[in-house]
Amino acid sequence: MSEMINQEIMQAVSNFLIEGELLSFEKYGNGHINDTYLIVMKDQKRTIKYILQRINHVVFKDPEKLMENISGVTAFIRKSIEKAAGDSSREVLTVINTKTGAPLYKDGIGHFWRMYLFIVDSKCLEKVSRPEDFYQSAVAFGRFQKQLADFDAFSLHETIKDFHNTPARFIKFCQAVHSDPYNRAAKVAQEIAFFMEREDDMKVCLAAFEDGRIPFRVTHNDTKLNNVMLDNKTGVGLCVIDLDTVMPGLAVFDFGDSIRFGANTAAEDECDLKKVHLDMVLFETYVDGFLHGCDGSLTKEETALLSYGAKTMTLECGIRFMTDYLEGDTYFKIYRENHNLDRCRTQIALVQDMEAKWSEMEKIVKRYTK
Ligand code: ADP
Ligand code: GN1
Ligand code: MG
Repeated sequence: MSEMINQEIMQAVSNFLIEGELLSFEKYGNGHINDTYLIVMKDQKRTIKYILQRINHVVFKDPEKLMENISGVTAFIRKSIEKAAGDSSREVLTVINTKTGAPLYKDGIGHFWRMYLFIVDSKCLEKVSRPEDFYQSAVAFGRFQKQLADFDAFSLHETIKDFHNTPARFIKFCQAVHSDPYNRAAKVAQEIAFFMEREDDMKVCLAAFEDGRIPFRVTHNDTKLNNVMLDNKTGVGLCVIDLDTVMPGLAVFDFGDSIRFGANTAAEDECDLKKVHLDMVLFETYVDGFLHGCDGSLTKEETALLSYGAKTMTLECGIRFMTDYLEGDTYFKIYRENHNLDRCRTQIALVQDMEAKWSEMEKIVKRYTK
């Protein structure tokens, strides 16, 4: 890390209401959006860990409103955990305030920082190695849904406009294809055609909402496997993190984004597309765990759209990666040339495999529908 960033981090840390002296800090995690650091503080008796994040304010245009959402949602969840005599330092994110009592510190150069208590004795996974871990993540995301069932979804700010409005994403994708500022479109004509042929699929879930068949709820909207912490010893799903995109949305999209990422047999940026498949054991495991965690809070109409939720989120992520590739890679962090294109291609391969396994997916969902 550069000396300038080090200075920025130290200054940010000194503005939060925490005890002890700064012992160490390091870059942490694998997120595509924010900059995350592990902070270790030390006093005479012990060391305490925190997570410090510089919020990406190009993506999240109003960090103050975003932190209002997170403070509200975490306080609401905390109450139910305390009522159930749970461990509120590990089962929900704890926002650390600044010395002036704010949930956010804005530094002199316009960067926004926030701090959370580090969730100790826990891990998050980049890839599923045991179905049981995926089951636990599903229960945790389902439970998140249930915990917020009585939270007024429309009191939340929309932190990214039209975040999972897939048809709106499709329009932006078409605009990027049309303007093609880096002359990349010709090279990826096949991939572009793949998405163009599936425009109607991208409308199915939102149309169900517009017809009044399924509701908007408080949803997480970024239900990647690495956004849930599992207990190190027991493996139990402890806590859902990365709450920046908690907004009113569709529960089937929370389900779908988890499948897109976690039930893929390969990494999101795998270059060997032969390795990309939908793992049906993991698909079934997630259906089971998510519905168990939701504990009856989903309607029959929502359950019937779970497979479509998975396909829509995969198509949507595919067009988002492609749009970013065409626009010169400004949104998602990239670590190599064509990184967004590689990511886009895995999403296409995954959709193709879902199409091949569609009736099997639907059968599984039916089996778990009560
Ligand atoms: P991004 O939006 O960039 O994905 P996240 O909020 O998901 O950022 O954080 C990135 C990573 O940091 C997570 O995947 C997780 O490994 C770790 N992390 C975040 N918050 C905590 C926390 N409170 N305790 C422990 N680890 C955390
Ligand atoms: C981003 O921040 P992270 O890595 O959890 C993105 C998600 C995408 C995901 C693809 C705010 O999630 O929407 O699905 O990358 N988050 C935002 O890996 O755009
Ligand atoms: Mg994350």
